[in-house]
Amino acid sequence: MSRLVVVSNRVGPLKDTGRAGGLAVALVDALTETGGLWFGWSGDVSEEGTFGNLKQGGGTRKVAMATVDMTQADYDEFYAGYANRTLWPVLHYRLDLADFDRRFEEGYRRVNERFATRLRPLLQADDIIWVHDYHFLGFAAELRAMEVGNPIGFFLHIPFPAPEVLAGLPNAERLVRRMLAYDVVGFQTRRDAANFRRFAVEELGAVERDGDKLDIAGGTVVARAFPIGIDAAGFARQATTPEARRNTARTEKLLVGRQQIIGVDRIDYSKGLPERFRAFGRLLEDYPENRGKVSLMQVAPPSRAELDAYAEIRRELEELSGNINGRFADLDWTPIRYMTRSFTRRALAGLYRASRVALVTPLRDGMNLVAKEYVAAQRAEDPGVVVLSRFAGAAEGMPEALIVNPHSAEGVASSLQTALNMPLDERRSRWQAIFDRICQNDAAAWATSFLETLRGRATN
Ligand code: ADQ
Repeated sequence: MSRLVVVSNRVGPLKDTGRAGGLAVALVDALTETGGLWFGWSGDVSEEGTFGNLKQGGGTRKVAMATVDMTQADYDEFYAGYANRTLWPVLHYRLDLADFDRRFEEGYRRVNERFATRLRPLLQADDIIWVHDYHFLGFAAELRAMEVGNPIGFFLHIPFPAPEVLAGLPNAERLVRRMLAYDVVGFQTRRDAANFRRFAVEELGAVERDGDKLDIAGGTVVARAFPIGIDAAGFARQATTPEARRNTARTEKLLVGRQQIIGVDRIDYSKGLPERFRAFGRLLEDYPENRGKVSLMQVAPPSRAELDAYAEIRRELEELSGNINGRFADLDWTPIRYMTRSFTRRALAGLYRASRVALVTPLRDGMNLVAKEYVAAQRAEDPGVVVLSRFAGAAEGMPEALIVNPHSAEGVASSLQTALNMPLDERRSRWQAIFDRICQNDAAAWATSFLETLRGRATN
């Protein structure tokens, strides 16, 4: 079987460090199967002109790693600029938060081209190439311009918005046209894939065929959903490790008969955190029997702190939790426990297990792995309930969760009340259905399904 080359902004880790997510694990498995190369950014910013520094090594016998540095301008314009200030908000339906700056756009194109130039000499004739996420939408177009004929696939981890929203991005047509240089373009949900195909048909004149193909300029692109999974069995095992048990026990000891709702998210405006805090406040307001009895543990490590929109949301969360706690707290009970530290996967699994409800209410999310991790970590005999935003990709494959509109504090509070009072047999039957599905559609199945489709294109 041909060698696999993975391209992503961040590379590794290759070993299970206790912190690696399911994605890294799934990719390492796929890379190890055929032998592979993992290529991307080193994470380092170095002097102008040293961008071309190719660092090889750090890999294993079967998996090589190669990375390049960025210059400060690359970092500012490509990474902090176009990727995180332009594409991230637009793809999460937040045109109002997007910065449109010609320098960002040029930096994005430049970095895609330079990364492709660095990868080019490392490629072998029968490699298949799998590119990840919104940093590299134009990567295949650059490789094709260098006459690379290998199969190249792409997977978008975040949403692809409705064409009416994407049209607000200057030069969106050009960007999507460049995405059509891939052989396979994968999305988290059927809705994202349909949005992409509709944009290609309406704005670029592509012709849709067989439900998941686009014909354009003499070529064919497969554009469909490959919903990402987690290593469900592995995560379930982590929930029973000594470290997880210690965290479960410590939390349960503090709860003494009370119930805990848990939220785990990077601080990001897409995650709907202020709306979540307000909905929890509403629960205490509308259903006063929960006062003194139910708390919300929100684990929220900061991310992209240098961006104003992120600093703003941090301030808002501190204020909201302060207000709600000030209003409702009692001598022996704090309503919201808001923590910005990071946990190991095992510790997190233990916290999930100690929580009766997972509150997963993003305003937009590609998939949301937390919803799946929470389910994997539960005790089969006494599992908790997921309250899940209809705007998380995960909702498409989890109808047994309590699906909510995150904008409605009243609606979320009412679903929380249902979740907190759900009888054991109903909790078990809902949980079992979700658990079976996430075990079947796990991270390994996701990678296999994508790569089979890409290999299939290669032999067509
Ligand atoms: P993210 O936006 O990062 O991912 P998510 O899918 O929830 O969102 O994954 C976050 C991961 O970080 C989870 O595995 C979670 O356990 C972990 N994590 C969060 N807080 C943590 C903490 N304090 N300590 C330790 N671990 C923590 C993007 C997209 C998603 C998509 C994924 C994968 O935005 O929609 O599901 O990629 O494709």
